[in-house]
Amino acid sequence: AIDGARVVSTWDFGVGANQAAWKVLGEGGAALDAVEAGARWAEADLCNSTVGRCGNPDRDGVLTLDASIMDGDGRCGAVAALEDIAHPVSVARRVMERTPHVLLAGAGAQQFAIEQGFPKQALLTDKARAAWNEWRKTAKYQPAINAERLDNAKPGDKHNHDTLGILAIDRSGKLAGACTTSGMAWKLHGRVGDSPIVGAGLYVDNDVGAATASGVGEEMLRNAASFLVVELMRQGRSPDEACREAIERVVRKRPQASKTLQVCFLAIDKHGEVGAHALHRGFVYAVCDAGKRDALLDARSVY
Ligand code: SD4
Repeated sequence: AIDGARVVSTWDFGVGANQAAWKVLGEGGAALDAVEAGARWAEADLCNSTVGRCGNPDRDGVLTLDASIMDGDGRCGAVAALEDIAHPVSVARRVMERTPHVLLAGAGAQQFAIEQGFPKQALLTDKARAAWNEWRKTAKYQPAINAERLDNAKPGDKHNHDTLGILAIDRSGKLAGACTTSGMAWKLHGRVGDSPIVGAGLYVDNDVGAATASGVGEEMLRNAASFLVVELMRQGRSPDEACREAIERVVRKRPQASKTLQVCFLAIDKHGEVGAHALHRGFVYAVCDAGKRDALLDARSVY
């Protein structure tokens, strides 16, 4: 038995995503509806340069969005490299519910979205275009570790990766998760990260718990990382221990690279216990339940 519904999200804007999710969860709604609502909130948040319509583009100036959604019964859907559709998480849900497939990519994903009634609209904002033009002066792909967020961060400061991962457990004890992102800014056109890959950026199993990831997605892909976190919980680790062990695995595989890139895991088990761990300091996550609404917590980290 669990002590009630709970939702957790990555990063500081996870507070807003949780509030949107809680409107569903707090009234006894389903975890799946809650995580979609939370992810949609982040996708619509016009100040967010790393998720949805306001995201930064790829090397060629094209905004491509990745998203996935999954419930604890193993139902899942995802879209990768989707262009000019504002709510990739909802398209991912349609893939899950209305097709025999799990993942649609690129032009096919957009075609499906349009067929499903999602409006096609040019999404790249002036701010994102200006950031891209600025980046082109050096054109170096060097993802920053997020640390400036905590140290001397001002709103809008440059940090080029922050994905929304959101996990929820509802009153009936069912789990669901979603993950949505514009991916790494200035990536190669066609690059797909971990967020739309089930098992890498997101994994959910009602028998165990759920996990999601943020940071440089190539590391999550290499390690099937969210699946790894859930499997570690299945073997008896707490959510916190599972996230820490998965981070240690990332370090063991690529000790040198791990010094300069960020990887963050967030997990919840089937009892509603929450855990998180990051490679570098600066990863914050938001927790919301009947007792606490706007809690923002610092994850522990290796460095
Ligand atoms: C990606 N994992 O596309 C995403 C980016 C991210 O926090 O999470 N940023 O690799």
